[in-house]
Amino acid sequence: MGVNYQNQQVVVVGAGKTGLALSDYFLRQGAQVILSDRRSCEQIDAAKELIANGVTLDCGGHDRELFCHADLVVVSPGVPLDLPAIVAAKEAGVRVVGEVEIAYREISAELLIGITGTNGKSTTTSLLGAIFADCGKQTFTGGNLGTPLITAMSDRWDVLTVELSSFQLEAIETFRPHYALLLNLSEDHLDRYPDFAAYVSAKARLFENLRADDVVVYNADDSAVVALLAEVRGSRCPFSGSGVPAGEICIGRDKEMIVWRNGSHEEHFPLRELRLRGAHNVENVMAAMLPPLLEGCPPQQVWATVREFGGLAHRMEYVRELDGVCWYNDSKGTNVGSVVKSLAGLEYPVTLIAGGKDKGGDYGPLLAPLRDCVAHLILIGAATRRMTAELGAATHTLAAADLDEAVRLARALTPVGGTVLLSPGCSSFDMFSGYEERGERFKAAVNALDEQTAGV
Ligand code: UMA
Ligand code: ADP
Repeated sequence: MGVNYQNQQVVVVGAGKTGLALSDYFLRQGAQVILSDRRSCEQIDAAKELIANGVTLDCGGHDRELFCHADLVVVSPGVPLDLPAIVAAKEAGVRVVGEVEIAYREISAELLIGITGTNGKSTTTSLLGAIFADCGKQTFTGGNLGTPLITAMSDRWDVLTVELSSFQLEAIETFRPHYALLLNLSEDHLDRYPDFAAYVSAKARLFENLRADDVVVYNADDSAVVALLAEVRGSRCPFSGSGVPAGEICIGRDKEMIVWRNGSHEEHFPLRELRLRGAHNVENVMAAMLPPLLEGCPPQQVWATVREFGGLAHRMEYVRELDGVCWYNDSKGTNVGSVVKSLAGLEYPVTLIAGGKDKGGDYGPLLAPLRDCVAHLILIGAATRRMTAELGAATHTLAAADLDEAVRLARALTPVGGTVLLSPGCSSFDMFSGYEERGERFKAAVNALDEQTAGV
């Protein structure tokens, strides 16, 4: 490895977290860096220091000529690969790759673990990282989770636990993890992909460079996952939450234990000890336990970390109880599959606040849970009209002008003993900078509500 970028002309596309980290990396490697973003130069405030250090800005669009004359184009995950300047660069013979591939070529960790799936990636990645760290390993935990992999270059690590999105996987070449985890597959990002098959193909790239001695950890209960893995190399390590002992690690028949089969010996871990709630989180737990167990971390030490893990902000995060109503922030519930899972743990009457930027998927799987446990559906954002048309018949549905109004409406409508849940089923980019801002704004609005002042 150790690629030489000295004096190479590198175009970095996208001036978000990834692009800024990439530009910094290439500068240090002695490359001539052009940072290209569709936003205007004034909007790219965070690049000031990089510019002072020699990065050139291509702003307000993507200059095709610059792309075509570069030695290398490196793309941020949020930038679609069918961008005209990228297509032109490829046609001109310029190599176009993503940040994960660039980072991979420089990595020298003992163990590289890649985690993907439609839902549960961040929870599983964080837990996996925490387990290895508690087992005394120098552990990097990042990727799509929020810290670009390229930032891992500045230190030495025993273990890299890397969350990978379909966007990141689309732009790899040789990336090859020792463990590849696939949690589940359901519709997402259909505003970027023409159909579900194209989205699944992007996810499948995680497995394309695996060798026979690499390990595939996967959800044995998910038929789309099982189908995708049919042709994949690597030894199989299934997990199963269905109570059928199909997995290397699974829920026991009594539904009270996680059971790990270690050769002829079995280890049992009591589910009641978990702080994480919900059947979906048990799947995440099982997936996260397998690599450290197989790598020889002591089972009781692994369990000690798992047991204490309280989950991440914005994922079914308890906000407060007010006048007998519990409020939860699930701002990271950005697709239909995740909202279904979050509702599965709740009972009637729920007031669900949903909506945002439509991702083009099918809202149909929400109809049954809406009928079963949602008394009021309050919609915000650009998807309001489509969601009202497709879901409005399932329960009492109304629109709010913004998140603050949605919170006021929820306060007025939800009876004692009820639950208010923000789980949008959409991305946030029509109204917020990301799911974190949406979740923080929700929590602030909820925490600002006074006791006994319900009323719209
Ligand atoms: N941009 C262009 N041209 C375009 C599109 C975007 O110039 O055609 C620019 C935007 O103006 C902006 C920049 O690209 O300045 C943003 O780049 P980005 O969207 O790749 O965002 P980053 O800040 O680099 O964050 C990315 C991931 N974002 C996306 O995949 C959309 C982050 O995942 C990730 O945490 C971060 O890299 C570090 O790896 C976020 C996400 O929403 C959380 N991921 C999706 C998900 O989880 O569902 C996949
Ligand atoms: P991701 O990083 O894949 O978006 P997160 O761990 O951030 O996943 O969880 C996001 C949301 O997805 C959660 O709020 C929850 O509603 C849902 N979720 C989490 N784990 C799972 C799972 N294993 N299966 C289905 N849905 C899940």
